[in-house]
This record gives sequence, C-alpha cells and structure tokens, in this order.
Amino acid sequence: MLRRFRQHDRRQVTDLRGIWDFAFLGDVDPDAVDVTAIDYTDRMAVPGCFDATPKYAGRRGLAAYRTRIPLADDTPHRLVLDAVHHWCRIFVNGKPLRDHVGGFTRFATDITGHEQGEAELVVLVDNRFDYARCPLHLEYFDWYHYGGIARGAELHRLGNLWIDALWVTTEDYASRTVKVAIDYGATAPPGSTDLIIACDGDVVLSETVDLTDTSGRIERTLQLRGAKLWSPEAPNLHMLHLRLGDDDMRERLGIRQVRVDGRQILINDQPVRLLGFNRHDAHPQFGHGLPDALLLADVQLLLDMGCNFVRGSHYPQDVRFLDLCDEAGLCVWNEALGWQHTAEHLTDPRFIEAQLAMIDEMVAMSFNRPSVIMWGILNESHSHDPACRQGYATLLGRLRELDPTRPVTYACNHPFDDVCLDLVDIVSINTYPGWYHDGIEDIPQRLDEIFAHLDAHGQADKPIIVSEIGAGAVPGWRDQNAARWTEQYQARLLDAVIRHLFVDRDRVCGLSIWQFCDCRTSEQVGRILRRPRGFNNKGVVDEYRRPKLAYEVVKRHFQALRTR
Ligand code: ADA
Repeated sequence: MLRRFRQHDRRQVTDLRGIWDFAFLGDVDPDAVDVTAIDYTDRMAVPGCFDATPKYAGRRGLAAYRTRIPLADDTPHRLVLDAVHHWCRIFVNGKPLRDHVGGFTRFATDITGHEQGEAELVVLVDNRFDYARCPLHLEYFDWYHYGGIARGAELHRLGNLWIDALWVTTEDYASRTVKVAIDYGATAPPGSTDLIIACDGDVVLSETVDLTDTSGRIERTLQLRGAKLWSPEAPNLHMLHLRLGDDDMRERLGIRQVRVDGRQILINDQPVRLLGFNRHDAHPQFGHGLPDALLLADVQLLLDMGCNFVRGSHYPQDVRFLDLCDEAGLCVWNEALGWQHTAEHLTDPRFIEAQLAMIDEMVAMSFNRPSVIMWGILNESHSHDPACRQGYATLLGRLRELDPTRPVTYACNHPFDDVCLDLVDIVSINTYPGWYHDGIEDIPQRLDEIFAHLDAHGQADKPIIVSEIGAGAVPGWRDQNAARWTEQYQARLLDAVIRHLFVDRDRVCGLSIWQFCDCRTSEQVGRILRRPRGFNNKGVVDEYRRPKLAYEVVKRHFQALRTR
C-alpha cells in the first residue's frame, strides 16, 4: 500500500491505484452476474467511493470495477486491497477467487495456478445493507456508509518464497530490545535460506536458516543499541529492512511500550494525558476514500489544536492515516466496526464470526504502528445486558490473544449499569450532558456522578477516558439566543467540559471530543430527521474542514494542557 517509504526493493509490486473501468449493475444478485458480459460504461477512481460521485450519489446496489494486472510468471501472486465497502467478490480472468465481508480492513487474495501474462481483474462491490451477507454495515448507524474500493490496491509477485507477515514488538524499551516475528510462505520447503535484518541501513542480523516447511514463523530478538524511543512528544521512528531468500520487506519501527498502571496510561513508563477527538474517515466528495493530501490535512488540523490523540470512530483506520500518526506522535484508539449492537447481534454466531475476522485483519494491518496504543470494539453496544457479556468477552479475548502488548477498551454509554467493564483495561465513557439532556451548567455534576459510580463499582483503579462528549453546531449558525445547534453553544459546552475534566478535576486520563469533523449520516428516516442537513454536526470543523467557533476554544485549552 502507499507507505511513507518503499516497502520492497526485490519483490515486484504493482500499484493498482488509478482509474478503473466501472459499471453500476444496480439491485442484482451477485450470484446472477456473468462477469464476462459486463458493459463497462463508466470509470471510477481507486481509491474512491462510487456513491460519493454525482452520478451515483445516494444509490445502493452492486457495482463492477475492472482493471488489468500483470502476472509476471506462474508463481503465486497476491492481490492486496486495503478496504472494499461493504462486500465484494474478486474475479481473475472470470474465475471467482474469494468474497470479503466488511469494509475498512486490508485483505489478500492469492492468485495461483494461472498462466503468465496480463489478466483481467474484476471486483464486484456491493454497498447495499444485507445483514445475512454482511452483518457489519447496518443502516441505522449514525454515519453514511459509502461503497467502493476505498483505499489502496496492489499486486504482489510472491515468487516461490515470500515474507507473509511481519510482527515487530518492543520487548523492553529501556534496552531497545525488540522481537521480530517473520511468517513466511513457500511453494516448496526452501531449505537453507539467507536471513538478513538491517536497522537504518546497518546489518543487525545475518544468518542462514533452515526452512523445512512451506510455511512457518521465524522469531528473533534484536537489541537496537542507540535507537531512539517513540512517544507523542518525540515520535522517533526507525526502519527495519528484512531479506529472506529472494524476498524483502521494510517496516518502520517505533520503540515504545504502552501499559496501564492504576488510573494512568503509560508510554515508556511516562503517564500520558490523551487529548483529542473522534474522527470519521469521511468526506462528502470522497466518501471513505480520502486522498493522501486530505489525510495529512486532518492530521495537521489535529496537531494545530494541540491534540496527541485520535479515536478512529468507529472502524479500523487507514494504514496511510496511521503512518502519518506514527510520524506526528498522534496516539490512536483503533476499533473494530460496530455501533449500538444489541443481544440480537451479540448472540448471533454469524455476527461474531464477522467481527472476529475483522479483528484479525485490523490487528494484522496495524500491529506494527507505534501510534496505535489501544484496541476497541462494539461502540455503545449493550454492555449493560448480561446476554451480551459473552460476545464482549469473545471479541476482547481475541484482541488480547492477537496482541497482549496493547490495552483494550470499548466505549460504554451505560455507565450506571454496565456488566462488562471488568473485561477491559481502560474504562471509556460516552456521555452528552448539556446536549441530549440537562444544561451546560449541569455538566460538572453529571460527569462527577459517573466517575463516583465507576469508582464505587470496581473501576477505581483503572484509567477513565471520556471517549465521547460534545454538541451539535450547524456550520455558520450563530444566533442571539446562542441555543443548541449554534456554534456559540458548542463552543461554550466544550469549554465547560475541558475545564471540568482537566482544570477542576484529574480523574480522567483522556478525552476524545465528539467529533473532529461533521460527517454525512444515514438517510434512514429515524436518523436523518434528527440530523440537520443530513449530517452529524458535532464536528469542530465542518465536513469540508472549515473551523467553527469551538475550534479556537479547544485549541486554546489543549495547547495549554500540553505544556502543563
Ligand atoms: C454516539 C455515537 C456516535 C454519534 C454520537 C452522536 O455517542 O457513538 O457515533 O452517533 O452518539 O452524535 O449522538
């Protein structure tokens, strides 16, 4: 994928981003489509979302994307797509290779048994809501679900021996000790193979390994003396370059350890106060397929406001955005896709299976990013319903199994009767005093009531993050009454929130304001009637990133707090 560095020297990688052939097929069954008989009457950008373009705005159905791919020889090749929303089926030369459920995560399609030469790649993409086929994207969620090949696209020639995945873990930041786990694949047992690892150009390991199987894992521990540490204040990065036989891979490394200690979150044993926003990865003109420049512009705005934290609400983050957060020192809460799920979903094996698959992909695509400091799931789902507890335990358990190095959490909006908080390392609360209930003057009392209850019910020795709080402001709306929906009201509310959390009190170790930018919401009538313009207007910038009055209020507070 587009990385801020060249990831392979020896491996042949073809960047498939660009303009593909496109056809909107409409309300048809994917099983009824003859992909060899599609009339491609249009074209579409990849990355991009077809329903963010004028011709297909607001439309839902099956679409076909087509391009040509160079199969260099008959050795295994791998198509890597970073996100296809919400469901897709992959064809090479008319042959279906796989389906994929859910957007926002990177997935691979292996191409084998083919002939050398240029091949036709077709991706059928479906942005309809169909719980049976794709239980992850549901229409009632409070954001617009765009459809398309929304992020990167690459074709990798794997050859006969390849690095399948690379996992880099800081074992001990003080001694700069890191563990490197290399998963490899091969068409036949490779036998004696060179393994060379360099860090910032200096060889730190060179040996011959005996690979006796067609797949396996090689683990090595490296002590990178003199390496600099990664932290929000000093986001130092180093570059590992591996060679295994004829394959190679670069991966950036941020040496840091995250842990929870009592009410604090520590990075390299230093307490960190997380100040930031929830951010939807969306834009009216690009859907979820943001161009690189916009991703950087968002990071620059977050830094301008003095942020060191961003919650990727409510789905796995784009690896390009994470690369920028790695460099900027923005800590990221990365979460699996989910929104106000009930026991109906959490006791449905198909829903749990789809969630587990997405968690596996989210961890694999973002494991090596130092900016990702915590994992989340199931935003505001029914963690107060005992029938949901097993679902929470299963998903949080998977995260801990895949990655014991990062704390886990979920955003809870039932703080007074939650029954799953013992399962998390960090207690995260979504609450909207002064917006959905009460007035701005009630905010301190309402927040303190929540903290008191949590501390009295088993959470006294855990960090608390206020993971959502805020107010709506229609962009440009200012009024003498300064009531709800005005920019004045939003600014006054956020001023009161930040003062109480970090000036008057110190119980919480983090805040992610809801939200960074306005975003289009669902067109379901029950949702849109409560969202002026059909947008969630709680951003401190609008959907085109134009600042509201609250922007300067947050900037003044966060910048002052960062120096304290
Ligand atoms: C919830 C939800 C957000 C958004 C917010 C709001 O907290 O997690 O996605 O819908 O409410 O704007 O009301």
